[in-house]
Amino acid sequence: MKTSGRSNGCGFLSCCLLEEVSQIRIGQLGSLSEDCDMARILCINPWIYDFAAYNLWIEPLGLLTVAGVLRQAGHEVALVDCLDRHHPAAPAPISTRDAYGCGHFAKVELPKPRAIAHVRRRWGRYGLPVEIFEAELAAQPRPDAVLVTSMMTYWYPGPFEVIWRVKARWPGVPVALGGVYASLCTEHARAYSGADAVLSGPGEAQALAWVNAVTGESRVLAVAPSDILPAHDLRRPQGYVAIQTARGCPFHCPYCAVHQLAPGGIARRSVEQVVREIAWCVESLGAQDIAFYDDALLVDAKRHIHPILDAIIERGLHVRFHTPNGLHARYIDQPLAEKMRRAGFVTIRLGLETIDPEEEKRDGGKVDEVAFSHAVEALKATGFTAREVAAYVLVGRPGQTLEKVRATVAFAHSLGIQVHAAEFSPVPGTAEWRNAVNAGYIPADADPLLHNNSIYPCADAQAMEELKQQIRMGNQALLSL
Ligand code: B12
Ligand code: SF4
Repeated sequence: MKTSGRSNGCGFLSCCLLEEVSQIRIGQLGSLSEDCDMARILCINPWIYDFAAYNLWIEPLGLLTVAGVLRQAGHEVALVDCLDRHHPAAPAPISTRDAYGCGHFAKVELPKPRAIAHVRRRWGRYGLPVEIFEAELAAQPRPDAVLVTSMMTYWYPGPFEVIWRVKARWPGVPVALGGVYASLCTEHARAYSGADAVLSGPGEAQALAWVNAVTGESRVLAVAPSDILPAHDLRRPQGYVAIQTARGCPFHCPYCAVHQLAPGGIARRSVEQVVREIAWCVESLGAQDIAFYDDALLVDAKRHIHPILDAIIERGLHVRFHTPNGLHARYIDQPLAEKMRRAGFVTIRLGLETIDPEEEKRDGGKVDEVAFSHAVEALKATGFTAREVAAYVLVGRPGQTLEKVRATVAFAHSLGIQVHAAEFSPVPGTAEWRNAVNAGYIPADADPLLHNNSIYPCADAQAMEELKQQIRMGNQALLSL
């Protein structure tokens, strides 16, 4: 499906009226204080606007990282989390199939913005009801500054709605927007978000400088930002947390934005600090599940993941680990697989993407069939089964043929592991984005709503749905063995 010529700019038009909200009183978690000589900084994790959204260990880790830094510098911080599934006044729907802290969000269906009006799916807002969000704001004293985060580029209506609601409630309070969308679509965010500042890239130093500037304070850090833990405690316990042991990735896949988001290669945290964070989350915050948000968790395994897992095992931490972001299979051998099992890994996703030699080469040769098979053998020999292990296969990228995808899917299934389709999302600034634009799949100035992976911007949606159905059937067959 070609989408050239579709609308550009901001397609989100419903942010014009502040709805009347009921005066609900709610028990605040970490509210800002009325009397305080520190600057009061309110951090907000926005709603998701999408066709579908499932909480796969979602945590606003970037915002909590920035909040940790501001707190360390002496500012007072609080969090309002639109994706709080355990809010006492609005608990999220529960299903018997939920596991490991994951689950659905409440959804309110909304009219689709013009840019995605052609998509035959229901779109809407996921997360807390707006009246609960407004009550959360009402329970806070007027902050001195507000920080809003953003994640997927096509989720920008969430941050936008937060910003206009904050502006309507507290005119004159400065608002900064950061995060993935703000970094990858900075000009779009500057033009349409309504934020006073759009800060692109890593936020630790920038957020502190901006807060100091708008509050007239001159707080400095007594320790290096890398020694400060993300403020996981600001979030109501969700049963899980997300941890990042390193930032960046040594590979250069043409569809990935990691080098725009984490420039300068891979930056690892110390083993001691990672283990300290995990122990704090498990022993003090009650987390039972931990999702790794790393781009390259297993790279340089001997110096990094091995000692981390050794320390976790030695400390006797009872926790389950999940890798929703794909692991590099080439680094998994028998000793590592055994250690992963002993440490408590239960969800293992391996990046396979393709077995087509040409595509593999173009993608930088992350893994090939032989290395992938060895990794799966090592995991299976250690006791992992198809229930725990799945391969990510990239579907819907520009110019990709269905035959190639089917061959990759068949290969993964033949190894006895599940397949999860990773639907392509064109990300501005990447080589594959330029391919998608040049091939006419997406306009160069496309509304970011059109980056949404679930609308298959560079493929035939019906063919993709059929393919996913075949993948599901293959997975079912494996799981019923
Ligand atoms: C973890 C992760 C996920 C998690 C969920 C994360 C979440 N909270 O929602 C999971 C595994 C579920 C996921 C899924 C997907 N993801 Co993903 N994911 C990531 C990943 C690896 C890390 C994000 C992260 O939390 N980093 C850690 C924190 C510390 O960094 P940060 O958020 O950037 O925060 C820093 C700054 O941005 C800034 N900051 C953050 N907030 C604020 C606020 C203020 C005020 C300021 C000043 C600064 C600031 O400071 C922070 C510290 O320096 C990124 C890649 C990356 N390296 O960023 C991809 C990425 C975001 N994902 C991407 C993609 C493509 C996907 C999928 C489409 C993959 C697929 N086909 O299935 C799906 C989509 C899911 C959906 N429902 O739509 C793309 C983005 C696509 C897009 N168009 O936006 C990325 C960039 C990877 C890529 N390929 O380039 N993902
Ligand atoms: S290996 Fe993963 S994180 Fe690294 S560049 Fe490729 S897609 Fe991005």
